[in-house]
Amino acid sequence: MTGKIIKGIAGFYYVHVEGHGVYECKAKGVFRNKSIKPLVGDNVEIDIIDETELKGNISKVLPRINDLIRPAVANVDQALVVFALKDPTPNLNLLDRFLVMMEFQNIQTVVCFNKSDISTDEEANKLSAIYSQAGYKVIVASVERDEGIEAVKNQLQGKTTVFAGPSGVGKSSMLNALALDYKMETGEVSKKIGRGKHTTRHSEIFYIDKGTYVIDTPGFTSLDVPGMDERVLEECFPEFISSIGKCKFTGCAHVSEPDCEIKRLVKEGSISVERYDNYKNFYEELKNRKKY
Ligand SMILES: Nc1nc2c(ncn2[C@@H]2O[C@H](COP(=O)(O)OP(=O)(O)O)[C@@H](O)[C@H]2O)c(=O)[nH]1
Ligand SMILES: [Mg+2]
Ligand SMILES: [Zn+2]
Repeated sequence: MTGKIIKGIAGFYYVHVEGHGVYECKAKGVFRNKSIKPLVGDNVEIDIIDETELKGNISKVLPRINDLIRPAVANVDQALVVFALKDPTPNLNLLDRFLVMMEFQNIQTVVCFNKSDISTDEEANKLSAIYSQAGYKVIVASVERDEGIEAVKNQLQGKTTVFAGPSGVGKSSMLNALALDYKMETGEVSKKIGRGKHTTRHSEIFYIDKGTYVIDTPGFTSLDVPGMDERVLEECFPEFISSIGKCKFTGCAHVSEPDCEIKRLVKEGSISVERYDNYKNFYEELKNRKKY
């Protein structure tokens, strides 16, 4: 049988098999020797040991479409990052950090701003404009008023999505609202989605609907991943990409150099000042990071 690893705890892997349930599995010694460490998100073949107790053995890890370092999960189709328009006040530096990390790992991200019921249209429009202009799909939502939830649901359908965002923005509320619309396959998984107060320390995947999984991930704000340095940062801002190479100086960092095309676009208003300021902030951070 084929399933997906939804969780790993203390040497056990929990494998969800559509139409059957979640099997508690061990990975046979074979894997340890071959240095293939099964990851959450891996599609695997399992041998059933006990059908009533739902126990099995992982016999094979199927080829991955990708594997992320942060979060450490495999086979991710996209990310959806949730921030609140208000309460808590959106920290765009944190949002841009997340987007940079996802760009660096080649994961498309959709930005969702929740709690539109308690913000003004002006605030919602301003934030949406910054991220649409940068090339991101933006969904403005309110779990409270059931706005944008259908759009989020459509976005998730049939995909494996990293669901991220700071605490208090309404992620659990949103997952619960989505879950109401789905016929959950197993009570266990369904109950887990409802577990609002649990703080996730390890990545865990929730089965939502046929072929639809959501990865609840602990917060990550560090740009410290292997291979990430200040020179690749420009490529992690999608709105910079078409201008790379158009600056006066080759290797322009777009920070203090004259005749910089990126700075010209910021002045002109086609690149947002907020995004550009975060670019400079990350650039300095990466440059000053200790390198060994
Ligand atoms: N006004 C308003 N409050 C919301 C909305 N969505 C969630 N909340 C509230 O925000 C708080 C945090 O929600 P929660 O789902 O636990 O956020 P999480 O930490 O991101 O999982 C709770 O008190 C929710 O009731 C919304 O759309 N509008
Ligand atoms: Mg939560
Ligand atoms: Zn430049």
